[in-house]
Amino acid sequence: MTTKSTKNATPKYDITNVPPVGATSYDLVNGIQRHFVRTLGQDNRSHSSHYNYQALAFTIRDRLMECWKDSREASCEADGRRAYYLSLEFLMGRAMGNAMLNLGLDEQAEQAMHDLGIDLEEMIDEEHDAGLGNGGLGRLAACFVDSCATLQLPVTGYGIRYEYGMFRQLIKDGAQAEEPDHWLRNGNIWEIARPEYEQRIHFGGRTEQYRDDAGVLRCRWVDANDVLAIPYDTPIPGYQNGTVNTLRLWKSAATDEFDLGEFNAGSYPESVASKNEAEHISMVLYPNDSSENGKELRLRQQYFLASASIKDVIRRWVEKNGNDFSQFAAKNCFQLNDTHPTVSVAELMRILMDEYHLEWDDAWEITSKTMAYTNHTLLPEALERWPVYLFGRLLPRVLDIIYEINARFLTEVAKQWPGDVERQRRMSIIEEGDVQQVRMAYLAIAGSYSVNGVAQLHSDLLVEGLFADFYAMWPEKFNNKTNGVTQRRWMAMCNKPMSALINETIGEGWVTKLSELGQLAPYAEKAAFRKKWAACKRQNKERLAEVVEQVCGVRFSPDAMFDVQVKRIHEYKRQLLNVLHVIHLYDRIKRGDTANWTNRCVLIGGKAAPGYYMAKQIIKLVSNVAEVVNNDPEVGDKLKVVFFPNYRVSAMEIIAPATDLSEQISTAGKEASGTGNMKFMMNGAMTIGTLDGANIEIREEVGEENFFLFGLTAEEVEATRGHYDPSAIIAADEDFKRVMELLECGHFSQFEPGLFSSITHAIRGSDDPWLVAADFRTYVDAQQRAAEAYQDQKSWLRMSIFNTTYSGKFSTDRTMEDYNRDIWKLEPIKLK
Ligand code: 26W
Repeated sequence: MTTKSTKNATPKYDITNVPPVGATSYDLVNGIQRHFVRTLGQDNRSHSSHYNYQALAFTIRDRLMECWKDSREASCEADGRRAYYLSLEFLMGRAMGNAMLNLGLDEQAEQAMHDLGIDLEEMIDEEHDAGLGNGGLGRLAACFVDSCATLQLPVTGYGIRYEYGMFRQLIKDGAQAEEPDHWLRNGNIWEIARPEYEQRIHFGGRTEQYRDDAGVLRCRWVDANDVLAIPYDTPIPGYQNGTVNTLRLWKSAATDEFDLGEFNAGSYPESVASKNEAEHISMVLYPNDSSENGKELRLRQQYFLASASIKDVIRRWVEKNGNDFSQFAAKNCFQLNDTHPTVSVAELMRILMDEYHLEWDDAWEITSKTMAYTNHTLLPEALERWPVYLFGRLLPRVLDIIYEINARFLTEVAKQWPGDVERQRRMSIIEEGDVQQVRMAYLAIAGSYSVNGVAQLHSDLLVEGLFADFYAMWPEKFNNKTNGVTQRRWMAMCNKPMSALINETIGEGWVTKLSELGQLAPYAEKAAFRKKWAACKRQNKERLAEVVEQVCGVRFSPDAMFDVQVKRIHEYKRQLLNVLHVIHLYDRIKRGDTANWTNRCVLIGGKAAPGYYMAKQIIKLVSNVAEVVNNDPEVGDKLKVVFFPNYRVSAMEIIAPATDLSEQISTAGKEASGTGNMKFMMNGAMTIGTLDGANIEIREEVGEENFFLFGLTAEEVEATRGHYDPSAIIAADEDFKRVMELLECGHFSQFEPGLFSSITHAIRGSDDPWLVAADFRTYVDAQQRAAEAYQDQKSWLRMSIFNTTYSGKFSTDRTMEDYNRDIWKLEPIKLK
């Protein structure tokens, strides 16, 4: 890069005299035309709507730039404490609609596009989702940065700029196929490269001891292969407050000398190959949620993010404070989004000791008062562990430090529980066994001053189970922070009809203070308001029905109840239970048991990890059941079923506002929180759900009479293990028996008998961890209550309104205030 030093280090720009951009529709029209011609080089013969999108995006971006600069200056001037959200995933979705909303340009943009004869919706649809995440954890990070900007909290997101995001899901013959998501192919207007802030990241090599100038024995990492990290910044606008925060994503690149060395040795292909290795680091997002797979490239990604981000923070620190780190912990906080960036603990230690020559105790004091860790899962298979040999080969100096952290930590354990060797073995950061492993969650806990779960039940289960030993040692570290979602994207932006109705009823305060929705309560009793509410839902259902017809070729009638389950496909989330219910409804129709029937449209969507066989089988089963049900004339409008392909953020923006019944049916104790459940609630859907994750808190807020509860509790789930007999449950339940017969006789796999035997065996297995059969009866009964409730539209609408009314707790604004009050302790940055 030649950007580092130029002859004109400080040109005489008068940036205060750059003409203002203006916010009228007329200003926007001008901007769009200017970008169309000057930035994009187009003329009147250009017919690709892509250029129209780009011209509009540039025009909106112009309006972000000024605020972004002002925010950076204000935050620099304030020189206060800051937080950094370290996450391997940021599932941002589209930026344009959100930017228009947060800049207060919605109406002007609509007018401008109208004047230009362009359809705004179509333009918004041109943008590719930024799908840099798997599911809940990644989308949560995106909602967090939105809320931090709105609350004017000085928080920067740090992540990886994957060249390929979450794969595109195709459904071929009812089965999932994956296609690469080259989301950057048509450029990304929302990012600005900052090559002047590149960092060098070390891999490989070895550790060496040496004496420094003062004769002190020190360690250093030598013979490493360096990789460059280049930052790309995305603006994160707050809601109409002038604040624009930053999401900084790192792209990997080869260093020049790296290939030169090989080149001089006469091996040009090898030199290009090593360049490849560097560039692979930020090439692709791993599409696994919940099961770790121990791939070397993934560890490289984790260290790449951790090292680049910490070095970036330290670069700014040293610029201001020189080598004085005494106030570093008072001024900086790293929030670790699950264990994925946890190698940060050791990396900060390494930099402080090896590069700035702090002593161990001082470095540890700083590190362990700077890091905070959020856990997002209780599933043991999702707990990250890295083989020590891999760590040692890739990050030798970092492994040394982890060993030392562990040795000192175990000394503390031994002090507190003298002679309790078994406890030391249990708590060790290094797990012994055939292959030694680094337990990342334990490293995160030992190195952090705060450890939180993401819903009350989840946080309780963590300290009772998985982390009980650590809780006994450091009870003060543990806390709960119930998740949320941003109501800007998940109501104001995606549900315009309902937002308008709420605005005209109680004003717009809810957009930044969601609890104000509480004022809607009395309106639930007013027929006129309910009628308007129903009209909004109807409009949203018509919009979704159009999309479903387009992508699935199935007609959804907006009169029917829209019954929706969208989320990653996983056995613990129990899409299977949903399918069993659908088969039961089909069976009822076929046997004529349809008195007082409620018509239903069932939509199921979500991606399966490419290597997760059972999840893929479940997708195939949904597709096959849909095929049979939708083509049976006897069924007609009584029941429609689709598997919605390629579920993603922009799809949820159409699905959530149109949903009547939200399926949150995980095995109790397995879903850490869930956040889709909150999006549906906010948009006036009723939940059918178990006492799991945030469902419990949703039910507390909305009231038990407005929630369809079923299923075993987390405690009952645990108590069931060891004496679970699904076949007996099936045999004793006539409806269940018929459902299993349909499945087992091949009714949904006419041409491939036995296709679903792995599924039926799993249901019948006494070792089924997800207890599908145990909850079948109470689930079907709860579904029947929901169906009956839907027939009384007056009462249903009341319940729908109450769900929105009492969703105030589930804003990430509240979540961020909780993090800030208890963990970050940042001062908001008011702009001049
Ligand atoms: C190592 C592979 C891997 C990748 C991702 C393991 C685990 C994960 C995440 C923990 C998966 C995830 O997204 N968890 C979800 O986090 C949400 C936000 O807190 C919660 O609402 C969901 O309940 C939880 O499943």
